[in-house]
Amino acid sequence: MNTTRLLILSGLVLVALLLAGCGGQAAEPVAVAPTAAPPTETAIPPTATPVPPTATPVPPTETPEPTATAIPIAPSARGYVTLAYDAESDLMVLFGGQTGPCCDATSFSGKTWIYDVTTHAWSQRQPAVSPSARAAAAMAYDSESDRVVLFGGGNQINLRLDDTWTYDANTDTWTEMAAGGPPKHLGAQMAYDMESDRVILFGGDDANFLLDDTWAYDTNSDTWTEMKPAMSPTPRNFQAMTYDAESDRVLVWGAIGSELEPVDGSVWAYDYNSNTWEKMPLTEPVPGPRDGTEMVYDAESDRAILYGGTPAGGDETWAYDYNSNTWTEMNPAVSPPELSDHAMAYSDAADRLILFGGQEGISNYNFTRETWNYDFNSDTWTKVWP
Ligand SMILES: [Ca+2]
Ligand SMILES: [Ca+2]
Ligand SMILES: [Ca+2]
Ligand SMILES: [Ca+2]
Repeated sequence: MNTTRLLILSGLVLVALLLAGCGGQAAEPVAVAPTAAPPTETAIPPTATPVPPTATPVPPTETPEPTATAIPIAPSARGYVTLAYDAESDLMVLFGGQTGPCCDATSFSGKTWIYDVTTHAWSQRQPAVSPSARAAAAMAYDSESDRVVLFGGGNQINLRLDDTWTYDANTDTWTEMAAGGPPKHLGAQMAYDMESDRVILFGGDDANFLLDDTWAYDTNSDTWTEMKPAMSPTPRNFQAMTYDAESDRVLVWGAIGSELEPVDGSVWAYDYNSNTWEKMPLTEPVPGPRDGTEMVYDAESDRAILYGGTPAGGDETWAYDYNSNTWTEMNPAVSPPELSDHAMAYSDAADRLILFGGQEGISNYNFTRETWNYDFNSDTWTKVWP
């Protein structure tokens, strides 16, 4: 190769390099293409990072679990429990009860619960002091004093109690009242005579004998008076008892008597004003003999509604009209289970009977925690919890 040709080649290379450096000519597109590709690849990762945040919306599809906590709470399953309707607060007040086999200390409750008749919601109260844990206490609501009155009952060592307490639902306060009232009673029943402003107590047992004593409590003066009427129903406990406001009579029916036989099927009616018990003539039909039943007065319909009991008739609903001394067996399409030793009370505001808990079937501590409402006008039981 000669030097002239070498110089020409060098000059061409130099021109080519200059042209490439300026980049203004389309003569060298080959060098541009490979360098343009990498930048577009690096642009993808930044746009990819927003994706993970949008992935978090997936867990919300598991929200059905939180709705489980929305199921309302309720007292645990129990029987021998007491319920009263506080008309001023429009609330049911529940206290105590037996939650398991006798006579384990853990089987007795000293808790206070309230039930909202409108929303069907249960909630537990937290009073600073309370009556001791117990079952089969007697309880009634004194509307004039706006206090729930509680008396007696039994505890885990099968000890009968004789203390009197009042509960103010507005302030969530239990107050122990004066001693010196009735002696120890288990399974006594109480009803409030609204016309006379007295809580009437009848029946129960003192661990040795069934009782037939009648007492009246005046919340205003914190005074118990033994009434000693000339005649009384035969001794019994866990009987059905309620106050017919229209007739101004406390009504008593049923239970087991001293010979461990069912008592006579007659209704007894007590008039505090004249301190007399009246034995109503026995007329058919009448509910068959049973113990541990409950009876509550429906003020709007002027009927005493009876439900449950053992060993038979546990799922029967009966209505008693004192004015005509007539029992009518109701025929609701559905009923609560066969129950005894449940709790019942009537809400004036809702015109509904409220039933809670009880023992299913024959006594074997098979307690329930269901809540039912009954409307006499339509003869309809409705399970409202759970
Ligand atoms: Ca009173
Ligand atoms: Ca009266
Ligand atoms: Ca009546
Ligand atoms: Ca009614």
